[in-house]
Amino acid sequence: MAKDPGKSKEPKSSGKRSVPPIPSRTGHGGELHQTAAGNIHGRLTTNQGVVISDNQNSLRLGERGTALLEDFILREKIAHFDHERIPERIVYARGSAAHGYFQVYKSLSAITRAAFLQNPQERTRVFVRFSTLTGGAGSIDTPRDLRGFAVKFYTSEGNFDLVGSNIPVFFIQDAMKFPDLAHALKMEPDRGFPQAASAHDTFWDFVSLTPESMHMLMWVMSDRAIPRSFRMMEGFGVHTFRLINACDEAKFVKFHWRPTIGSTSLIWDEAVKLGGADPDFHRRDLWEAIDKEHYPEFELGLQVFDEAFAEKLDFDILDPTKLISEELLPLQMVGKLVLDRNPDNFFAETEQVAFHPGHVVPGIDFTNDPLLQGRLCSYLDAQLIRLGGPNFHEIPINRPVCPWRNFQRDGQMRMTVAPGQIAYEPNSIARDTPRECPETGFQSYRANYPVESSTEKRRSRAESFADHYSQARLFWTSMTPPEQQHIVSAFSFELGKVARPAIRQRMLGHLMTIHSELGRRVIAALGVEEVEPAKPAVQPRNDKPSPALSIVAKAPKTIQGRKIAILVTDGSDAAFIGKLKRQITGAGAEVAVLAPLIGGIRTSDGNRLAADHALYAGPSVFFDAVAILPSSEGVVNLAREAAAIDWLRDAFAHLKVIAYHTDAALLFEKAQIDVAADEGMVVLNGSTGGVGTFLDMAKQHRIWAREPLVRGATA
Ligand code: HDE
Repeated sequence: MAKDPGKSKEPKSSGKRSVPPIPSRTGHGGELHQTAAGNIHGRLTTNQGVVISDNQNSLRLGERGTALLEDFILREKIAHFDHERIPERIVYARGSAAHGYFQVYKSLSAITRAAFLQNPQERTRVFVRFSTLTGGAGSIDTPRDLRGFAVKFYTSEGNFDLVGSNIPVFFIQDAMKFPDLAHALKMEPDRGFPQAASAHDTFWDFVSLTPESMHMLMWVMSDRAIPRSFRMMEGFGVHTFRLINACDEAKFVKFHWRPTIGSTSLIWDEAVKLGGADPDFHRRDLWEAIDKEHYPEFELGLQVFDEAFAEKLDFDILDPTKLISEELLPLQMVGKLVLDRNPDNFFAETEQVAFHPGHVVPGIDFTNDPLLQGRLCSYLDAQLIRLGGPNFHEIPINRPVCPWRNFQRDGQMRMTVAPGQIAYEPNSIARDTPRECPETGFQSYRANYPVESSTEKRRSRAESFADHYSQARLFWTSMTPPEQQHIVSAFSFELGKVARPAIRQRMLGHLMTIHSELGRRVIAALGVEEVEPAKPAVQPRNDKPSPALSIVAKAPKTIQGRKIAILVTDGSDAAFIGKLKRQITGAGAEVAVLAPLIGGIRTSDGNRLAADHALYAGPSVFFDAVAILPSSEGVVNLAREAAAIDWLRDAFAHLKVIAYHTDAALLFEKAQIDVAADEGMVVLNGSTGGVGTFLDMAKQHRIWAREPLVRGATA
């Protein structure tokens, strides 16, 4: 008889129960509450708990005969598989998540009564999901797009969801326009492409007809929309929220997240190449960092202000297309978020997590921002369709950690067993049923802002929402020259993909109004006709630049959390490689050894050195800085390899700091790169340079002075 492939041995039973039954209030059925007990017993069972004797072969008539309908094991297994997918999120479908905790630095009782913001000794569990807005769940990690930054705080008073983004403003002012925005941005409905890209007619048609998008467009055409890592991007709550303290005093608040290792972005060409070389670049980066215990950290910053401050601003704090610059109102850093655990199961946690801006706790409340108000009605509905019914709060990742009890009953996939005769309130029959709590329960903040003089129903937009260009201009004037250049390149790329000239020209009119220099530079990069500036309802102001908007201007000099590659060949100097590796990791960065083949190399001392990547599978776009240490023999083969030449050329073109051993000279010659091109080229074995200089230079991340030599406006 043929041996059955993969037939596993039955595990020995310890004879003990691994999972104690959870006591049931009804006195029976406690075992209904067990989860994944089959895994713990070690025996494969059906979903009904029947132990499976053969998981390789279906039941059939005779050895080569027909399959039998009575094979309930096969049918259950395949039916479950057929139902494995749930509808993906219509927006923010592609996501990656992690568990962690949040802790305040000191009590915030003066401004909020939210329990999780009172005690600096207490850690509140969180689950954070990062995402892209546009692409489907199977799209790539590095398109030009905003990133979702959604945090679920499991507080002692219920779950609080801060469902934000890595950009502090949004495309539209009113929820009414959201489905149109999403339809215009996502793949075009007749052809089903482009996937995860805004560079197409319908998007630019919509936004060019929607001047309120101008400020957001500046952000999505900037490097903010191609972050280097989820660990290295800022986050924002976008809308103005309210904080309310125990004396029922309210303040307005804008929420910010700041990565402790600083924020930095990709170069567009890197983002494009990463899309092919590693579509999971951000997902993998987050997973690996946590796996290696380099826990991503973000500080929570608040901009807290009152109505008098709001009244003095040149814009409306209820308008989600506006930000309050940090120069005007600095952030107070109030606590830290640490991501220290990867999910156990992508579907159960990352996919099934259900965020909702309406999940707030006492001490946090909404404002009348019309986009926020629309979001409040949208997210619950989205979970009902996505997760299949009203009991999604019972899915482990969505469950509050505090007790919850009410008279909502039944529905698809109800998990809890609610005992007793009473399912209503008020009742006089059962004393221990839950009651409302006027003293401690959630109270919506009593006062409206602004106080409305009229209660007339209307569909209109306030005058205070009418200035669409001032903050777009502020963003442009606050950028450093390389960031401005990247914005010009991004507009040229995107508008260059627009097939209908009229849409392109209309958009260029807006750019001229935002700032004539921006408009002219994009027009020049596209080689098209000059256009008239768009006519704004409100003439844009010339605000003082805000350096806090630039990630280059405020980039910390650090290599914390970055990745550095060392390219080696057979015969490379063992002692030197060892020293370099130690110093890189000692400085808080990660190191990866790249060899011509994944089998590794034999170093100068005759020992084998394992490779983390083969050269052809580890393009330099994976790394933040590179060191090239071939032997004088090894470099000969390297210089014949297109993969090696591209590796070096890309590192150079992506403005990376490049350290080299003089034995690598031939490779530089073949790649036509001057070893002494700029200060970012560091010789490791010369009288100047050395490892210290390399690591010091690498803290700058990019050598911006090199950029004009390697890239024009459109590249
Ligand atoms: Fe969302 N948004 N959104 N949104 N949003 C969803 O909820 C929606 C908006 C944001 O990781 C959906 O469960 C409307 C702004 C993030 O699971 C959906 C409007 C911002 C996530 C939805 C907005 C966001 C979502 C899709 C305008 C930045 C992913 C499936 C009124 C602050 C959360 C789902 C996660 C998800 C609707 C505007 C952020 C359809 C109607 C502005 C980060 O309900």
